[in-house]
Amino acid sequence: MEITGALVATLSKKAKENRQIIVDVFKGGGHFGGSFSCTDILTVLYNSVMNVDPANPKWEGRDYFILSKGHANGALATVLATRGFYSCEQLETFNCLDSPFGEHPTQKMPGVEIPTGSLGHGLSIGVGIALSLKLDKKDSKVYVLMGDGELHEGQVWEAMQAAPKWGLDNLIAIVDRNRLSMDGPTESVSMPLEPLVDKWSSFNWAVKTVDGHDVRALLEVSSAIPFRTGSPSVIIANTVKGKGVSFMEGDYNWHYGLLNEETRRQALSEIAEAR
Ligand SMILES: Cc1ncc(C[n+]2csc(CCOP(=O)(O)OP(=O)(O)O)c2C)c(N)n1
Repeated sequence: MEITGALVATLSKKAKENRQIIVDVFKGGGHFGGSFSCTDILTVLYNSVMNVDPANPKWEGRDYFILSKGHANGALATVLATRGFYSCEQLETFNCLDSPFGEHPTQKMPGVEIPTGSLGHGLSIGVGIALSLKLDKKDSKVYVLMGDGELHEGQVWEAMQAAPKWGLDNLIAIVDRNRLSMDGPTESVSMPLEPLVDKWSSFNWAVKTVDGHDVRALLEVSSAIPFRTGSPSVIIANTVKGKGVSFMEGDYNWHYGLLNEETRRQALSEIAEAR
């Protein structure tokens, strides 16, 4: 893939549109903070990095994606809609009874491999899929997006130990490193995560850090996958919780929230004006 200025501009515009749609998707309330922190990552993955077929989500040759931080499903549901898995109009039922689209993903939503929401399971599931792909001699890759607060779950560290043992260089973990969990900074609400790069490295993962809102940087880091032959890759994506809306940015109180007419208008205008 050639990383051109035109591609970067197209993806940046798409990410902005996705944020605008997310505001509407969350009209009854939603996980704004963690959805906006990963919108650029999801937009780049689904539009330029992963091999997917929106018309045939279960296509055998697809790359697999697991939203381990399942509470960001408003972002995933939106990115899949604008990628063509279904229409944006269908998202109007988001969070309604019997809708395929909820605050957390289920397999009723086209493109979803596995339901998530209980944090800590995605990487282990990713290890299993990646291992089975290796055994079947298939080239597909497995991407797992995790929250940094999610790393407080012990199960994640078991998966971190397992993946290098099997040489799973078809597995890519992405940590949305917005430094906030649900109720405060990751470094103080539970066990501190730093030095995070050293920890992943010492578990024999190949690590790269990136600005998770820099589309060009995200494309560049993705084009280097696998970072080391025979090792799983992890991208520590430095992000801002609530990215794009000033009153949400860096405020864990916007982990989940509800906009009124005035704040909704402000959010949409700030997103529209962002570069
Ligand atoms: C096992 C489990 N424990 C607790 C929760 C409640 N919970 C939902 S989101 C969240 C914080 C997650 O923080 P992080 O992973 O950093 O997500 P982000 O900031 O990217 O939204 C918590 C504790 C949960 N969903 N699952």
